[in-house]
Amino acid sequence: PRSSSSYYEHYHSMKEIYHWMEEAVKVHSDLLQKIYIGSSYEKRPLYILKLSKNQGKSKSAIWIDCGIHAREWISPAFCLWFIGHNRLWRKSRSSHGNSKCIGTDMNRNFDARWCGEGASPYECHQIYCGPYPESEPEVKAVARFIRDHKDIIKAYITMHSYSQLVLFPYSYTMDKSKDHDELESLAKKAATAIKRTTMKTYKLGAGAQTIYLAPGGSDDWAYDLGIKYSFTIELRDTGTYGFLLPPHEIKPTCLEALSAVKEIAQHVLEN
Ligand code: ING
Ligand code: ZN
Repeated sequence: PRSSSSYYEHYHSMKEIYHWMEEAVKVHSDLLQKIYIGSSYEKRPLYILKLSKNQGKSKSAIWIDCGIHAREWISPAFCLWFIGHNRLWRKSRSSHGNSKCIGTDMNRNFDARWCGEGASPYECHQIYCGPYPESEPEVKAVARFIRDHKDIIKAYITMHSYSQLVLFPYSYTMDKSKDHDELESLAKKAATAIKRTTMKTYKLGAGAQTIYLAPGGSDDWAYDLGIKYSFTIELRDTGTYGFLLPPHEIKPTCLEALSAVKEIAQHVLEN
C-alpha cells in the first residue's frame, strides 16, 4: 500500500503515481500543492508538486524533476521518496552521540523488559529502544505522571494504528499474564462493541502472541505497575491505506474506538 515504508522502495506505474500524488496532496494539504502545467504529447496531464510551508507566493524555490528519460526508473522513485519520506516517521526526535540517525521508538523505551528480544540497540533501527529506559523526555513525563497517579488510574489505553486489533499484555513475553483470561474476555467485549457500531472486525489477543515480541511497550509497563486493565488498540485500517487513512474514515474510526473505550470503562466500574 501507499502507506508502507516499503512503498518507496518499489517502482510504480504511471497510473499508480498519479494516485499517489492525489493522496499525498490530500494528506499534506498544508504543505503540498498539485499544480497543472500542461499535458504530454499523448495528452496526459503534467503536474508539479509544490512543497512549501506557505500557501501564497514564494520568494525563492528549488526545482527538481525526475523521469525526463523514461527508462531511468530510479529517477521518479527518488521524487516520490523525497516527498513521501517524513510522513512515515515513527520515532521520537532525539539525537544520539555521533550517530547520524535520529529518534527512539517510544513504544520500546518504557521500563518493561527494556531492550529485550523484539527491540533493537541500534540507533538507526525503527525499533531502537534508546540508551536506557525512559531516556526520552516524552516517555519519562508520561511514566512519571502515571506512577504518581497509579492508585487512581484504573485503566490504561494507548491508541496506535494500523491493523484493527485490541491487544493486552504481554508483548515482552509469550507467557500469559495472570489476568489473561479476564483481559481476553474484556477485549472480546470491546471488539464486539466495535462490530455493533460500524461492522468493522477487530481481532484481539495478548500482544506477543498476536503480532510480535515487543519489549519496552507502554501497556506492559502500565500493567506491571499495577494497572490491570491495560490495552493497546490498533485502529484502522488493515493495510489498504495504512498510515495514510483518508479523512472520511476519521469519524467512523472514532465512533468504533469510543464504543471499545466504553466497554472497558463499564467493566472497570463493575469491578
Ligand atoms: N504497534 C505496536 C508497536 O509498538 C505493540 C505494537 C503494542 C508493541 C503493545 C508493544 C506493546 O510495535 C504499532 N503499530 O506501533
Ligand atoms: Zn504505533
